[in-house]
Formats: sequence, C-alpha cells, structure tokens
Amino acid sequence: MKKIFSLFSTFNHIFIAPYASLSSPLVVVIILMLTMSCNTSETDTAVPPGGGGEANPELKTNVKALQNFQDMRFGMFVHWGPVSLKGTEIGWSRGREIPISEYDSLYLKFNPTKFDAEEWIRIAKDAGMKYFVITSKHHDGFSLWPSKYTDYDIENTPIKRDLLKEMQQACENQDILFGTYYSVLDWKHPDYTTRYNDPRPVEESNMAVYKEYLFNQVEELITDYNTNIIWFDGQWEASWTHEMGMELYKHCRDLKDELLINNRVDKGFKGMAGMTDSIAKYAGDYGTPEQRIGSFNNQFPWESCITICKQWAWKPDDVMKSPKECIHTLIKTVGGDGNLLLNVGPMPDGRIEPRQVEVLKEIGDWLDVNGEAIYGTRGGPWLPTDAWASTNKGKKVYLHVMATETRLLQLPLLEGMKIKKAKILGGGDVKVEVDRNIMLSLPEELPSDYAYVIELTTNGVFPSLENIIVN
Ligand code: FHN
Repeated sequence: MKKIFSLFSTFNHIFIAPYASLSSPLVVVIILMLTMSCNTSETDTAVPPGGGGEANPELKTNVKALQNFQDMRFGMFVHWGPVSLKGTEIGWSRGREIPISEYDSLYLKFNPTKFDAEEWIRIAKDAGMKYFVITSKHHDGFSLWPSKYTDYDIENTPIKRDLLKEMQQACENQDILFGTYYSVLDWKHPDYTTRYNDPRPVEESNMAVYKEYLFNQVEELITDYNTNIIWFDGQWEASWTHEMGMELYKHCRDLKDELLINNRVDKGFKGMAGMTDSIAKYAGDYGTPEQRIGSFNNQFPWESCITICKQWAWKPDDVMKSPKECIHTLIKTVGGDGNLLLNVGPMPDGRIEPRQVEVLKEIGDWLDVNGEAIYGTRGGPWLPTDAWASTNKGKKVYLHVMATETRLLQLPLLEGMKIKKAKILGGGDVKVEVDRNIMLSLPEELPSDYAYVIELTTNGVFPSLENIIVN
C-alpha cells in the first residue's frame, strides 16, 4: 500500500496525540490556523510597519526598497577581517583566545593578495543570491575601507587597496545589491564606554565623541560607497541608547531615503528570535532572527542570518552545512515569509574556501530550476513544517516538498481555492484529485533528492493569512 503523505495526518499525529481529542477547541483552532491562507503576493503598497521609531513617527520604511528586498529573498553575508589570520571568531576572540595587543596588531600582517571581488560576487550570483552584506566594521573596530576618521583601517595594512570599494563595484557590475554591516559597539575605540576583556578604564572615555565618530563613518558608507542596506549590530550594550538608535536611523535616511536599515539600529531587538518588541516605539525596517529560521510572520519583514559553517569568521575545518540543509533552510525561511542571509567567512588570503563554494554552487543549481518559487514570492498559504512549505505569487502557489521519499501528498483545500493545473518545476507530471482535500500523486522520478516544487495554478483565491504570527 503506497504511503500517503498527508499533511493532515502529519498534523494529526503531531498535535492531537499529546494534547486533546479532535473535538477540543484547541484542535479546531489549530486546524483553522493551518487551513487559513493568503494571497499576499498582490504587492500592496500598504505603508510598511517599520521606520524611525517614536521620535520619527512620520519616517516610515521606504516602500520600494522594502519591496525589492523582500523580492530578492536570498543574500550573502560575509564576516571578514584581519582576525581571519588566526581563524578565531571575529570580535569575540579579542582578549579571549587572542591577547588584545596581538589582536589589534593583526592588521599589520593582513595581506589578502588572492582577494578578487568579482570572483566573490560571481560565487554569490552563481549561488542564486541577489544581495551582499559585508562586515565593513565589526566589534573589533577595524574598518575595511580607508576611513577619514581612523588609521585602524585597510589603508594601513600591507594590501592598502580599498577592498570595500572593489566589492561595491563588483556588485554594481554584476547587478547584486551592495550592503554593509556596521557594528554600533567598538571594543577598541578609546571613547566607546563599554569594555570587553579589556582592563582599560572608561572614565576618560567620551561616548559623545564616539557617537560622532560612528555617525561620520556611517555617512562615509552611504555617500562614498552608496550602500543600500545598513546591517547594524552590537546595539545591546548600555553605552547605546534608544534615543541614539532613532537619531542614527534618521541620520541615515536623511542621507539616502531608499536605504534599508535593520532593527539592530535601536534597542527593540528582543533576543535571537530577532523581532522588534514594539515596532512603533523602536526604529528599524526589518527583524533579524539569528542562527535560526524565523517564525511565520507576514506582518513585519524579517531576515534570518545563518552561518554556512559554525563560526561567522573563517575557521579551519569548521563544521559546514550540507547543500540539502542549506536548501531546506532557504525553503522554510521563504515559506515563513522571510529572507535568508547566508554567511561565509573567507580565508586570510582573500579566497572563499572551495568547499564552501561547492555548497553554494549546489544551492544555485537548485535555484536555477526552482527560483521562480522563491524570488518575488511571499510566504504561505500553508504554514511551513519540516516536511514542506509553500510560497505564492499571483495565482501561482508553490508547494516545496522536502520529504522527497513520498509519492502521494494530501493537503487541506483552502476555502474558495480552485486548482487549475499542477506540475513539478524541472519536469514531471502531477495527478491532482480534489475533494475536501487536495490529493497529489507524484511520479517515481523527481528532479531533486534535496527538495522539489509543485507549481499549482489556482484561481488566485485563498483566504487571507492576515495576522498569523506564529510564536
Ligand atoms: O556578535 C555578533 C556576531 O559576531 C555576528 O556578527 C552576528 C551576526 O548576526 N551578530 C552578533 C551576535 O548577535
């Protein structure tokens, strides 16, 4: 008897067994939640929820920039700097594994002669990534560009070249959106008032001086490097305040209105789940779950940042995720209506490790076949699980199946939805039977062992998934 993979049955034995019988209100609510769905791909120009916080109530997220960001869905995050010479974690290993004096002198030996920005961006592009975010300055305070405001920068390393400019140009040459990570905290700067593993007193430190330094550097990134995304981080220490966060957000948007700024510019970031405590109160355009896939949320934009290995910066022989793991992570993230920013840590000679490039290439090969089910889509109408997820765009609904061993799928028919036809992206016919449920019979040959996508052409009617925020 062929194994029927019933989303209902999956649901049944996950929820019903431990908690309640089918008639209990709990099950009814959950069934309702699972069967309610959305047609969110109608790119509405509703006013985005995020923006400048309570100090700048009129300053809302730039609609066009956000639309484009959410359509891209998949980007490359890069954590890199002189610390890669030691293979320890960027920022955190300063004064921990690496004595501060040695750490702060690594830049004098930082000479990545094999660095090729066009090659990096080609690798991102071949992986199916649409945007790029580089650590222009991390917690250790080293600036990857020749900043007018410090000598602790790339200009004073043996390589001397403006590597950030080369990355910006490569992105623009290859039509990849250029973005910059910038750490609000700076454990080296004498005027930053919080120390980490560092005996230097802070009595003489003047946070106002540091804040001016930060505002000036960020202005360089916007005006001299035309960054499109500022990925702030390190906002959690007491040295940084809610007021400073809202002021910085406004400073950035005044310099470039179509700039996107994550929620770590301010203090609303609530732990690694990454969402903003009160969107009206705190500044920021999108949430940033870290090292986890965010929960389904189509009310506030979000982007999960996840490492392809364990460490953010390069580490020799670090544990690396498989292509299947990365592809499933992408599917579940987009199925939850989020973006995925997948991180690599390049080597001290400037190359991205070949084994990481191989995994990225496999993701790109999968997206060559299934990209239309990712780019420009929105999450839903069915909520993601470990076995499947769904995305939609116009009248198309894409069912991403990660449980590739089954040949018969059953899922709840959504109120008003009519299935006109179904096919497998990459080839393969699907037999569709519809009664109270949708039964999909799959061919023996499937296009991928990692995951495949069933494209359902519908009448575009699926009840809204509004206000479904799954915690
Ligand atoms: O401390 C950083 C860490 O090094 C890395 O940059 C991540 C990326 O999101 N953020 C901080 C930890 O939350």
